Amino acid sequence: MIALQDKSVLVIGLGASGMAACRLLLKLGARVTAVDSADTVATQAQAHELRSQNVTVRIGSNAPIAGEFDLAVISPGVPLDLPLVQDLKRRNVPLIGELELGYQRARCLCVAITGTNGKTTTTELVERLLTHTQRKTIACGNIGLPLCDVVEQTKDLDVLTVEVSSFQLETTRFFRPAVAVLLNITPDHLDRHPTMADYVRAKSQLFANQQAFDWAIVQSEALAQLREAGVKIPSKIITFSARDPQADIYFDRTLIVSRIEGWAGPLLDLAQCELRGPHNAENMMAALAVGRVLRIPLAEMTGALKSYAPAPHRCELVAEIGGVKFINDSKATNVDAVRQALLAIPPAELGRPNIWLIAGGRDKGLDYHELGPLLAQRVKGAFLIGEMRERIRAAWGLFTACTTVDSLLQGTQHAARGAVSGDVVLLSPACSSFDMFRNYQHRGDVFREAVASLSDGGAKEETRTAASVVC
Ligand code: UMA
Repeated sequence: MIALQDKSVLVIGLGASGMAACRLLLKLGARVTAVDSADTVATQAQAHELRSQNVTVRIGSNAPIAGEFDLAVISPGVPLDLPLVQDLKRRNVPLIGELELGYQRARCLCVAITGTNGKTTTTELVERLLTHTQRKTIACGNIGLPLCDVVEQTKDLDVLTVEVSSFQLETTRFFRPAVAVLLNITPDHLDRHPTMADYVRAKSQLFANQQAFDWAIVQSEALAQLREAGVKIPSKIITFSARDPQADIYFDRTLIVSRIEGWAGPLLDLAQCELRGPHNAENMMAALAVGRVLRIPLAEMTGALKSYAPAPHRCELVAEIGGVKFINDSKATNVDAVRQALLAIPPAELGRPNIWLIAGGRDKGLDYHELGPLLAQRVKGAFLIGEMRERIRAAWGLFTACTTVDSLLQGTQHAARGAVSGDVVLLSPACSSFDMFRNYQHRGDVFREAVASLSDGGAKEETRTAASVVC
């Protein structure tokens, strides 16, 4: 860990992470320079705020920057192959991510949670079971609150609960969670990681600095992927899986069951929880295992987990109109997340398809074909939006009726027109939102407004429900 008093530090990217890194660096007495490729109202405001604190700021360029730097701190969304970053590497300027900077200054144990899908839900479950059992924690990281922003509070915490992305793991150095959770690895972010092997390698960084007395809580299937990639986990391993009956924690009908010595038997009945579906069973399993290694009694944990209802945009029932359920799953930004949603929605009688799927957006280098057989079983028709609509139509057209539309509102209207009582209209895009929306939350909000406008038009009798979770 470098002492940063009077050191010259470059911060790359002025979003949430970059701003948090600047704030921490200034408190540590560093001389800060900050750069951002965008020249927008938002970055101009950030630049103004930082300049008032003697930070040198350059916005509107990704070009290499002159000057002597003792350290560079990069934001997770900034690609590492930028000429600016490559130039720093050539000049041997040490480069770390914002997560690593915050971690090095944190003063408590760390539980870190990664995986392609389920990170945020599991982070919230772990935060909940800790706070409900009188342990002090803060949920931070990829969940939205940068780790650098909570460093000062860590001396008063029992444990930090950190959601970690593959982008953040690419730029760690000493990051060593005492408890590391890997939920699953399925294709995602292949626009940033050149191959699936690179993505798996980035995820495996979570365990790189662990010691023999730390814990790795890993989905069985993800563990097999790590082993195939030659990754060795140095810590104690607990496996879990909704599909592998050999896992230490496994799924038997609706029951989550443990075969761990001294903790064997049923742990939790998913039928008594707000969460649904095998993917959520795995999120629960991971949270229970974290509680176990932190020595929280099972009875205390289950109460907290049963009443957990997830944040919006994750299989969220926004309305039921004339017997048709409208579900906002805007957080599903990859193909596997859509698969999980389709599997978790109960089928119609005799297993007939009953889902109208709204999908599309910006590409992340994913293979959409693989969803085909499931679409044929479950989806009555797909309405496709955004930059990827034609490519997804080419991939899905053989399996379900596909229609391209110009907007999410139009897709929602078309789907509602086709739907009959017992059907589900599901927004589950399999893509990122940045071609048409500010982020996935904005996309989900627009869907919610589109659904509200259906009932305002009085097309069908509405039974509006409070936002709740159906899958
Ligand atoms: N920028 C550059 N040069 C570039 C690219 C971007 O200067 O080549 C600038 C942009 O103009 C912008 C800034 O970098 O001003 C944005 O930085 P960022 O993309 O790292 O975003 P932050 O606002 O710092 O948010 C990041 C995470 N974003 C990403 O990883 C893309 C947030 O995760 C996280 O919540 C936040 O830090 C706090 O830790 C979001 C996310 O989408 C939710 N994560 C991905 C995911 O979950 O799939 C990984």
